[in-house]
Amino acid sequence: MVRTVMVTGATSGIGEATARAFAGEGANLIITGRRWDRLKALKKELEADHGVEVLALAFDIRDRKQCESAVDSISGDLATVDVLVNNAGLAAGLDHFEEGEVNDWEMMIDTNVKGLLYITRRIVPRMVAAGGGHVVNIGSIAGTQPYEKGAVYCASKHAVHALSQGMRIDLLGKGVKVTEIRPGMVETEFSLVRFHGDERRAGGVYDGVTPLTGEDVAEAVLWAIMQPPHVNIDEIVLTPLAQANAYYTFRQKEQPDAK
Ligand code: NDP
Ligand code: 8X3
Repeated sequence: MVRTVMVTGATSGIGEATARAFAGEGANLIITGRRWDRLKALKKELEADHGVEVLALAFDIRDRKQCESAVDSISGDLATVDVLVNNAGLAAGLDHFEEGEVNDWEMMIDTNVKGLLYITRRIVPRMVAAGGGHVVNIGSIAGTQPYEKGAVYCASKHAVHALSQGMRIDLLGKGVKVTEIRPGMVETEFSLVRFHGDERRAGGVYDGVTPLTGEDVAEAVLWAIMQPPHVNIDEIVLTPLAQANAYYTFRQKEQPDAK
């Protein structure tokens, strides 16, 4: 039975939807992100609606010391984390390599790769000591399909893909499951963040497409977790019907007015 779930990046999008989905199943939660106001509001809502215990931890996942002291502060009934959903992440910028912003590159690598490592390194020993647990890494179709202008984001998600496979090997025989979820286009704050707050550019990403929602991805996470003890779901790749892969997307054109 899943008692405690830690979701990184629960202040919006996939992470927020995943926290809600697990609360709906009666799991206690540890939710993280930098935006304290959002964490506080989500904690209040989930505790009131589902009667679960929610610990909100506001910190920057790029900072190793903050990650370590946040995890070390988890005690009592929540200390044994049954499920860790490594979701916090972002894309910053969309540029040809020779024009890429080094600050953007550092932000993506520090968040998507190093942040995931800092948290997982601190949580997994607790799972091993408890004789079991489940790590779910939110990767991306970009983790196997590098696309134009996305070299560093794609590299960071390739790292998540490699880490998921490596963790699965090293955790063999220790009762800890590892699942990688690789979504295609999901409408969240992702594009707004990628385009540094440019709403017009962000909205254009989803023109003529019905994208996935955070809830769609949360459903996949939940399904992977709900399998019997002897079953490990290694990977789930999910895309909108309109997206074949990172390179081919079918966009409905606006119909001209008949009148
Ligand atoms: P959102 O921007 O909606 O959510 C990102 C979450 O990550 C927020 O909760 C944010 O919290 C957190 N986060 C980002 N940077 C940091 C940081 N430095 N410290 C702590 N938390 C941080 O995007 P999504 O929900 O779409 O993204 C979630 C994951 O899904 C990411 O790993 C992304 O790469 C992946 N993904 C997204 C896809 C998409 O099309 N949207 C497709 C495939 C994968 P806060 O800002 O409060 O710190
Ligand atoms: C985020 C989605 O389309 O940039 O991983 O690969 S995409």
